[in-house]
Amino acid sequence: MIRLIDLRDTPAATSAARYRALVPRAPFDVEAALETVRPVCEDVRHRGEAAVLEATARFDGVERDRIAVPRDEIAAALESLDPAVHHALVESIRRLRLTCEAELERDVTTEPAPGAQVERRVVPVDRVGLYVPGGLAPLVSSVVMNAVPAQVAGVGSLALASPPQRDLGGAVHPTVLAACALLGIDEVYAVGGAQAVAMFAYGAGPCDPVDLVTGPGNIYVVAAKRLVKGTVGIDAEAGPTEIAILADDTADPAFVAADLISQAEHDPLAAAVLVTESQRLVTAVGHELERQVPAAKHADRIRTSLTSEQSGAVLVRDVDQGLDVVNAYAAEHLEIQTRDAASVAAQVRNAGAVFVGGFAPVSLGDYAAGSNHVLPTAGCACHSSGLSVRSFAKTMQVVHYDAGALAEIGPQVVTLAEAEDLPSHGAAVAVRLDAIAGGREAG
Ligand code: HSO
Ligand code: ZN
Repeated sequence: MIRLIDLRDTPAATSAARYRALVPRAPFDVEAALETVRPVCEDVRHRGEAAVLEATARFDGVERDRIAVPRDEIAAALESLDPAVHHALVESIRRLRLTCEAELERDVTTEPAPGAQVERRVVPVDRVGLYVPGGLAPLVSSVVMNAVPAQVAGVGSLALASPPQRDLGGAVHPTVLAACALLGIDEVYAVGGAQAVAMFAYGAGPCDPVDLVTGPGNIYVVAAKRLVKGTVGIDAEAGPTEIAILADDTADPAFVAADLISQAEHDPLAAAVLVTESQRLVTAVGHELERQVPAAKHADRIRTSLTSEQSGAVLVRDVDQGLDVVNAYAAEHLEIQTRDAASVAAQVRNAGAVFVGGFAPVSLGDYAAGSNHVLPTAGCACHSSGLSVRSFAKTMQVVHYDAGALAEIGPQVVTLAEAEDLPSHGAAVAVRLDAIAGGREAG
């Protein structure tokens, strides 16, 4: 079902760029989508809530008279939540909270010289807009993955937007609302797509502008995030989901196939890539796909994803070449299903998240591992990280120098300012050096 990409004969010194060309991704043309979303965002910027409601009618086919979801509707959703889902969400939140708390960055103070301190202060972002997609699936787990690190980081004001569902009379999916209630989020907007991102960036009706927009979304959401970046911060431009699996002949073909299918289930554009030295595994996984795909509920989009150019079985000479391929590809999710998986995983440099061994499937991380599932796609794992408490905080340096400390370093500042032909910079120090020499202590 998936195509074979045989890289066994490629030279040992093959570059990362060459490997990326040999294992391509699906086309995801954000630039083209910019043209579509620009007028929508501009309209929201100028006309606020009325423009959001019009875009909602046009793109979601839903007529609403206001964008805010009433608080009693959020509370009621939790009341009627399936107890098993409630229980699972509570545990998912608990595990993620534990890792977020452990990863919180602390303030650090350094003393470069006596009387001189440079403090690095960690400050949470004031107000965040969380986007939760609703399209092909109501991603209730994304509520958890966005909100928990924001809350643990100390963000004071959290708003959430999710598309109104046409078949639910224009309401936000009740499981998404229930998760909001569970997390104490009471500012929710029934808004999706580019108009949601614009609402967060510029403000609209009851929604005040935010400082940072996070969360995954379709190509229009991504394009709108690119457009408003600078006005607000954004987490990342998330593209279609990806899974790469580095496996050898110790891997269970049924597990490997199930995991490839699990991420293909998201999107016809999702990428599922098996990288292995074992021809036998490729054949066995092929048989498993033939068996498992037809039985899947979303077999159509799974088959499209698996048979498209962005998916494939990559044959390599050995695990070392496999590591070169996966490090070049920089998958959103990378599973290691090899002998001695932990030491192979230790050599991974580029991946959104790594899942080690036969019993840590990506689906576990999607819901309840304690890790975050908002991860860099499209090779961005070479330079970026997944969502975490760090995404919701900034660091700010605070500089303290007393007169003695300035007197010690001051002449060197003057020297450097003159070297840059910026003597007034030097003068701002020199005026103090004179005062210190004259016996005056600075305040
Ligand atoms: N695998 C998706 C996240 C997700 N899966 C949500 C299920 N629900 C992107 O990391
Ligand atoms: Zn998933």
